[in-house]
Amino acid sequence: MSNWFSKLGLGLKKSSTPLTSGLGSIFSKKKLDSSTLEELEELLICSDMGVTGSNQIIKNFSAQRVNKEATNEDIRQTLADSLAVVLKSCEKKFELGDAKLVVIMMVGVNGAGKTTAIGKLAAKFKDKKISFIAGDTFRAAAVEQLSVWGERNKIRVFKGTPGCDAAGLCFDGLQEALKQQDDIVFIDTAGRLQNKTNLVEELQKVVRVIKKVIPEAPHHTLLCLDATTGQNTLDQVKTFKNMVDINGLIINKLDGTAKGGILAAIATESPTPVYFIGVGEGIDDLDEFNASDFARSLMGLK
Ligand SMILES: Nc1nc2c(ncn2[C@@H]2O[C@H](COP(=O)(O)OP(=O)(O)OP(=O)(O)O)[C@@H](O)[C@H]2O)c(=O)[nH]1
Ligand SMILES: [Mg+2]
Repeated sequence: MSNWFSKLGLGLKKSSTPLTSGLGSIFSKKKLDSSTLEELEELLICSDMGVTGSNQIIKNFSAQRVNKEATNEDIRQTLADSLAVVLKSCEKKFELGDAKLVVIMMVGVNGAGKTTAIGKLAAKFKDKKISFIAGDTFRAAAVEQLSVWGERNKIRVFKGTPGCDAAGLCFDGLQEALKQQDDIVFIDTAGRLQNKTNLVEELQKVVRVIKKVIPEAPHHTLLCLDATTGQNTLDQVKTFKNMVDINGLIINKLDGTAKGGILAAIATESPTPVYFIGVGEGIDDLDEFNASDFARSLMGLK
């Protein structure tokens, strides 16, 4: 069993109780008839999987023809398989690409785990020359936090003065990265709610300025999501996609919650590759997303 799977399983156990205990009570009392399936669909919807997602899972599940002697465990497995089919569309390996300097920009709402994800992700590219740009110029502590990750990874951090223009800082930081012949540069950005117009405009300005230095950049714009947010997460995906070109997701804080159901809603209503999942605050707590393992974990299977 992989490291993250056990962490995920342990974490999910805590709040996966409504889903897993719900499953237990549905299947212990009744036969698998149409009213049971309806009850099951409601349970999935209540677990943030969305109407379309839940519908799809039930369809897959029904097609499996679970026999009458099936144990609770068999049913959970079939359900996990049915969910995994839906989630599979989000399973995609993160490829750095072959740009001379790969620019990775991290975006998301406040506290979604952007800065932490930069630190963890950078640690995966040990053979590359990397720098960080502290593009969150709103909070002084944000620069400090990124600097700590820089020290931990022995990575140079490009910083401005508190409150300076984020786009200007990114412009200078990219020039420096080119000069230093870095392979990868990570740009941290300020947390922004999707409905704050000035912050939306600022992010778009950052992207325009980045393109002035490197027209193809940012090569990756990764949206960080906090798995504990539940339903609102889907809104964030949709609105950030309208703001900038999101090409992948990082779902953080899956160690403390079972709110992973939202991934089924994302997979069906706004399909986006999930490159990584955050399963803790440590440097090694970022793992590739695997649809089957994730689905099994959510259904309370080991
Ligand atoms: N348990 C757990 N905590 C996490 C994870 N990722 C981030 N955190 C914690 O969540 C908090 C917020 O993370 P940050 O990386 O600062 O989030 P951010 O998006 O940069 O936040 P702002 O800069 O304020 O917008 C920190 O205390 C992190 O240690 C995770 O996968 N699991
Ligand atoms: Mg931050």
